[in-house]
Amino acid sequence: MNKYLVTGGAGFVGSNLVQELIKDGNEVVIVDDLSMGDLNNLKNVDSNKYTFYQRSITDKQFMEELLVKENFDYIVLLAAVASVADSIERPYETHLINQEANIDIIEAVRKNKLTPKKVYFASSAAVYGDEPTLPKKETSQIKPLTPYAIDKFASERYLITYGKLYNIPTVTTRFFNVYGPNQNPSSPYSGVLSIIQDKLQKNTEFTLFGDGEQTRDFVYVKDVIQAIRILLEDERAVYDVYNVATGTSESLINVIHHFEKNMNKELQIQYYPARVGDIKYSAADISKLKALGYQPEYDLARGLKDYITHS
Ligand code: UD2
Repeated sequence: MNKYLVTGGAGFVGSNLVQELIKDGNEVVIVDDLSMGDLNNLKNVDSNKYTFYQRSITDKQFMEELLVKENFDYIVLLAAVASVADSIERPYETHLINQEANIDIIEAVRKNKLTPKKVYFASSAAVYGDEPTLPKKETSQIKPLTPYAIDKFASERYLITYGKLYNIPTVTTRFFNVYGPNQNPSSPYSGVLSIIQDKLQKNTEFTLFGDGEQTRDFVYVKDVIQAIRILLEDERAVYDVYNVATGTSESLINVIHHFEKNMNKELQIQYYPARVGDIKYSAADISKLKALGYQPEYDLARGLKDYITHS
């Protein structure tokens, strides 16, 4: 049994991870200010099995005291303003959360000479921007185009460099398009699959931006959890960054057809021009992660089936 800190543990990826960690008998402490997360995401978990603090990770003193008091085995940094649009609207505020707070956490680890087995940070494929060469490898050109992408890249680099310089085992990932239970469909910038699912359920109209031929590597959240756990536990995964995806991209229109088949419903689609800044094609090279034993278990058909069953 290990003691985990999960920031953003009531959020989409966080809540899915916490469920698995608890299932395996680990001790889990969650810090989440519920600005994006929701305790309802943890409804399937016995609340006696985790400690929950409704605090912002920007509360530096609280975070430092917690880190010192609990002396975690693993620190999992998932708390973030997960919306690119928000980062454009509130660049400084999101910067404090998406970058500064994470540096403060790793600095508290350094300053207090804490010795976690691993500190993990979730970065994003947004760091690759719109440079068109595909598939994206971890060594591909970095071209962050938004405050969100800049902060994700900076935090990723801080974590890796702090780790190397001060001997704190750190590892980071770049998520591609993650989908699954507990993804909140409420904003137009929420993951497109959560929006489609919501529209199908409510029989309301879905706005498709572009011609539907845009492609994405949609990765099911359970595969993301598999990746995170490998990276936490494998000692070879240190001071480094890994793409997290399936290695296969699908067009949005194909995904919609899969969904319709699975839910036995037709989606009402209204076509709009492509969003400004939208990337037409996205694809990931995941060979680096696969070399550690990662094997995505959910292709789109299986992932969607599981998603529909669990939401
Ligand atoms: C993803 C990330 C974003 C950033 C970006 C970097 C998510 C939710 N977003 O944005 O944070 O990392 O990659 O490239 O993972 N769409 C519609 N109708 C809708 C919503 C979306 O047609 O109601 C389209 C959208 O224009 C895009 C595709 O669906 O072509 C995927 O959209 P998304 O927002 O789920 O993800 P993406 O790849 O734009």
